[in-house]
Amino acid sequence: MKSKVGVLVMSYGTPESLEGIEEYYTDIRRGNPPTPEQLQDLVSRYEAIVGGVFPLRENTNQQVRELQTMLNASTDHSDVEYVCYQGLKHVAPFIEDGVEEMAKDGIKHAVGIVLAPHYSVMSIGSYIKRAQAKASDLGIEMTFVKNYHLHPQFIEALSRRVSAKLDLFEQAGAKRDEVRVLFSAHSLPKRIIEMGDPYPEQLLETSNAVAERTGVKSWQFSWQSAGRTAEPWLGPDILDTLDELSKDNVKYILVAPVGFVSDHLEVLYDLDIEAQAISKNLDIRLMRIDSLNSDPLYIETLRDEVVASFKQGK
Ligand code: FEC
Repeated sequence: MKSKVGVLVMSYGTPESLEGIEEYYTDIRRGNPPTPEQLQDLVSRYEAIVGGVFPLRENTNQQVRELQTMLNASTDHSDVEYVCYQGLKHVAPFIEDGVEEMAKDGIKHAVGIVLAPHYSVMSIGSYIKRAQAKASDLGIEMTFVKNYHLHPQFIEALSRRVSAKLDLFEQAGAKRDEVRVLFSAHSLPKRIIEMGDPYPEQLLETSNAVAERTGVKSWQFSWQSAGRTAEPWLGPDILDTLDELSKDNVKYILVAPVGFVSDHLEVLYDLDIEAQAISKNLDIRLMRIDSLNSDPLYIETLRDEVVASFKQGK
């Protein structure tokens, strides 16, 4: 009989409906409810992207379904059946709910992985801490994937997307080397630097690897979607970078948000609506690479990392 191994697939989470935004935002703000103005601002951003539908939820569901299928399709570990559980950071099913489900199903060994490729103590680190605490309470032995920002299939999937959009620029009359590629990721408070956090370096490593693989020479890195708090966040912000580049007479920009793996608010609003509008004003032609979503190369990346983590922990 096959032994069951749990896979806790963790992700940021999104509300299920417009009515759920307040509770979600309160959770992101560590229990502090937003002011009516802050809430309205966020509601308007969700309304602007999809008219009340939350794409991250279905994207995550599909990534998890496909990961489970791919994990069990492989023949080299046929004594094991992998069972995936979701654990979300800011909405149900919360990370702790996912671990509890595993315990109810009698799971004794599990692997945790986050649908975000780069390690920061404030992102992946906090997912792992919560999962580990609950797993210890419930007697489940867990190992964790901490990052996978240089996995060859991950780099390949991103590189194909960069090349595809550079082709489109060429078809639209631009020369390939006239296009500035702008790699981006979610900003974090600047204090992570003093903490020796590997997040900025891992993001540059991914950007470098994709630039090398695609032969892109003209590229730089910018941060996006910084929180609206008083403390300083990592910069430069992508919106300021657009301004700077327009002063340098750059006319074509391809944004590659390598820190994200799905279509969601930070991509569909912050880049496709906000950055796009600013670019138009600056007379810049801006395109964005497609999100990975359920690209089999991305799912293979997750599969390889889960299997390796399980084997290491055995
Ligand atoms: O589509 C959706 O519904 C969810 C989109 C979404 C993703 C996402 C990913 C990350 N975040 C990270 C860090 C922070 C920090 C704060 C923060 C705030 C927000 C707010 C919204 C939001 N985030 Fe997010 N994030 C997404 C959505 N995030 C909405 C609140 C309003 C706003 O500021 O826009 C600041 C918290 C605070 O106030 O102290 C910090 C990081 C990631 C990427 C890694 C991951 O996915 O976990 C890091 C997707």
